Amino acid sequence: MRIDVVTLFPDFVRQCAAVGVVGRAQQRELLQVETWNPRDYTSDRHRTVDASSYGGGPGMVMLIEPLRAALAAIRDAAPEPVHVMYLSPQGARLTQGRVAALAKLPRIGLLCGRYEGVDERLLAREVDEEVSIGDYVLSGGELAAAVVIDAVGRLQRGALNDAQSAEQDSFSDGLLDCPHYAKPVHDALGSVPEVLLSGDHAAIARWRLKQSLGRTWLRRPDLLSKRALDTSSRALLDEFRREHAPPGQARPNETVDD
Ligand code: 6GU
Repeated sequence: MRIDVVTLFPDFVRQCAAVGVVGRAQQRELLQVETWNPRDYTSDRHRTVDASSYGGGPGMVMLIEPLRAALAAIRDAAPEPVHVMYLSPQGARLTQGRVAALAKLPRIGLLCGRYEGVDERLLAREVDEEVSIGDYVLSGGELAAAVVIDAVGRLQRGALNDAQSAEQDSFSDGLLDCPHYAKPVHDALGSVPEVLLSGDHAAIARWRLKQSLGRTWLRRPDLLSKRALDTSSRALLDEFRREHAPPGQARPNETVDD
């Protein structure tokens, strides 16, 4: 797939996209990342990209014209339609489900704002979707664009090797990941759980799912309430809860709905 980024900091975005799994995906031509600087689409001597906000107040607003011209150049650069996203704290929160859908598109465009934001008329006419990466404020959309590029880029077929396969990811099934261990088996910090050394693959899979369910219940109960648990998962979570209940509080027929 191809990702085109409109940004006043093209070097930063390119460097972010050049490392690790995503950098390798670009080398393998599974992913193409291009940057477009709105300053290159200005016509005045000062290459102006922003102006003060009508109505007053502090902060500058990014002008329509350089952004409109940069987006037009992006649309002209290849024949496939471009799904244009504006990265801002006002957007809908990005989720792994949304990332998986975006990863299937042939092209996305990422518009990075700086200053107080972008003229609303440009957003209304040229942007398909406004996305936030979390409830905090960044000083510009570039870090969020790097997040989108990484999350979407690593899902391109062939970007991950088997050991990294996306099916193993935390969130790919709506649960947090289980704990992981490597050598040594015994360490001053503790020992590796016995079951992981047993060679019993069914027992290991069961333990891992139980840990995933338990961690999600402990750390992100909001994720569990969105997800209907089947009977065996519910039994595993009950088992985890009994094992983690304070002594004397465990009850034999406890379930998630109690
Ligand atoms: Cl996408 N942009 C900015 N500037 N701040 C953010 C964000 C995006 N998501 C969370 N905070």
